[in-house]
Amino acid sequence: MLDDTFCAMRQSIIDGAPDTASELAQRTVAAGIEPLDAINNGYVPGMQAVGEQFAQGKMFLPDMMASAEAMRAAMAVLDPELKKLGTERPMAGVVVLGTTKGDIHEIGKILVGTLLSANGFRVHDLGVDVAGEKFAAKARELNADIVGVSALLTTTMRNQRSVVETLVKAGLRSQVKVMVGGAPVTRKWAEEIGADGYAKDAMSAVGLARTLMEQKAQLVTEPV
Ligand code: HCB
Repeated sequence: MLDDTFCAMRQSIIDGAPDTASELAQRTVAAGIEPLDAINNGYVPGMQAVGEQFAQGKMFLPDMMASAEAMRAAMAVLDPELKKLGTERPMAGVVVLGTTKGDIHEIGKILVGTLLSANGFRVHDLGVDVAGEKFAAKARELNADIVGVSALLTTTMRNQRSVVETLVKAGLRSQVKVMVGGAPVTRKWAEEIGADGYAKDAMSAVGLARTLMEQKAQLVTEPV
């Protein structure tokens, strides 16, 4: 039964059908199904299928845009449900989030932001196509603990490196942890560019953010 619902969710993304995606999400909420289960088992697999079909030339840009629209419609329903959890928790840390320069993919980053908020982090989302300087300026303004940088294209991954470099130049690197993610990003890449961590999905990003906060706290309390 649940499998059928997840299948229908996946299909609503492939079909680029926002109304169906939204209706299924509303039914999920009404039935008391965990929003994160719906996202991970229904909608995200839909997005993955779309990416595969696009790569094989079976889907085109307008189809991918329609799928993104359907994903947004589902998230509009599930987002508030996920965020509700965060209001009851103590503040876990301040995160500045954005998709790197030249890149307009935002769905994964928004999901990361939602789950961080749901877990008590105060999140400032800079949006998409964000230059390193903007990350640094906002991190300074908010005295951020973590900067999270998303990249979905192999061509824009290198801009994650420039964010790290810009934070170094701005003299902020010692106080701000950097976590990176996005479909083409790997742990190895994160290490190569001097980021503090890589998360493969939004739930891992929450775990990583907690670990990074612990590391920061240790730095503060370590005897000299
Ligand atoms: Co886009 N696109 N796209 N796209 N797109 C990809 C990314 C391809 C892989 C599709 C393919 O070819 N198989 C491909 C990239 C190939 C490559 O670089 N190797 C691609 C391409 C080529 C392009 C264009 C160049 C197409 C064109 O114009 N010819 C163009 C680029 C535009 C640009 O950015 N300058 C383009 C455009 C689009 C849109 C606009 C149609 C649309 C985005 C809409 C939007 O976001 N508002 C789009 C979409 C939807 C996709 C796919 C299908 C889905 C992406 C997505 O939302 N995934 C994607 C295929 C794929 O990724 N498999 C395809 C679902 C989310 C939940 O996963 O990986 O983004 P996620 O995020 C995860 C995870 O990575 C991690 O947590 C998230 C949540 O679990 N995470 C972080 C992400 N960021 C993190 C940051 C952290 O700090 C920590 C963890």
